[in-house]
Amino acid sequence: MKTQFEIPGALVEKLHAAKHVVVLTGAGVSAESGVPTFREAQTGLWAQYDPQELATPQAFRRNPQLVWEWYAWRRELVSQAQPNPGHLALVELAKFVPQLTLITQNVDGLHQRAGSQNVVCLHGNIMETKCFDHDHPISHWPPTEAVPPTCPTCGSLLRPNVVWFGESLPMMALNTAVSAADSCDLFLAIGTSALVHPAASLPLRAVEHGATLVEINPQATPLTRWADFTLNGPAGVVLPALLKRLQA
Ligand code: BV8
Repeated sequence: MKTQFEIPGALVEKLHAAKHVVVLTGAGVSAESGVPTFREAQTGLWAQYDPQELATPQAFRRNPQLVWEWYAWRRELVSQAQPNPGHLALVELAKFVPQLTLITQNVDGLHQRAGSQNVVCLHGNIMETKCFDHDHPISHWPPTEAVPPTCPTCGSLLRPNVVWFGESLPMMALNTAVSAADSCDLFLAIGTSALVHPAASLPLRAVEHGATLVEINPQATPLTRWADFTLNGPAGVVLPALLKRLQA
């Protein structure tokens, strides 16, 4: 993991002067909480599967039990995870700037558990469940041997309340994210490979509207060439260091 970074004074000044900061996070901000990122090799039983193949309605139709059990495994991982210093630093940042819009691609709910408010969840929440046919939100269902269980309302199969590849993002969340990207003066892209759309287009929209773009990621991504500032390090280390400089 590359960890050479220093916090440029010019960035601290930009943050002090910012009126509306947008943060877009990806799986990298949860890596230090022990939640595997979307692209690193999956472990154990799931090592043989490509998440991009499993996180689709086609995979669920083909093998609902396999997909349901993959999410059950990930739900277990997420329920054991704790917010890390990167999540907590973003809670502090919100207190520091006049307006902060936190947009996440993650489905682990860790920003909310860290204390961030009004998180814009582009891809849903793995801990929530709905039915496949009618999106009935189901928080509890009767004990059953069936895997997946079925909807108490309509009888269709239950599924996690996440956005699969090939499915549209929640309209409200996407509209909020797009208008924030179009109107912010500083955009932080943190822990995302910037490969999944339409989320990956948000930083570029911000740049097109004249915002300063900051990327926090140990690796380069397709965003790096557009970034005004690139901090090559783990979010759990870089973000607390950034907050420390801000509060100095
Ligand atoms: C849609 C929920 C209409 C499920 C997820 C335009 C161009 C190209 C393709 C498309 C396009 N428009 C639509 C598409 C198709 C598709 C897409 O984008 N495909 C890509 C992959 C080619 N998009 C869709 O289907 C979207 N729907 O647009 O609907 C439509 C439909 C079809 C066709 C056209 C239009 C729906 C996308 C949502 C998919 N659901 N999640 C689940 O989780 O099971 S996305 C999934 O990937 C996760 O949410 C994850 O967040 C996301 C993106 O990955 P990242 O978050 O970036 O994580 P990743 O692992 O990739 O990278 C981690 C990064 O962290 C790395 O850079 C690493 O270096 C860094 N890192 C590691 N450790 C740290 C760190 N950084 C900081 N600190 C650390 N410690």
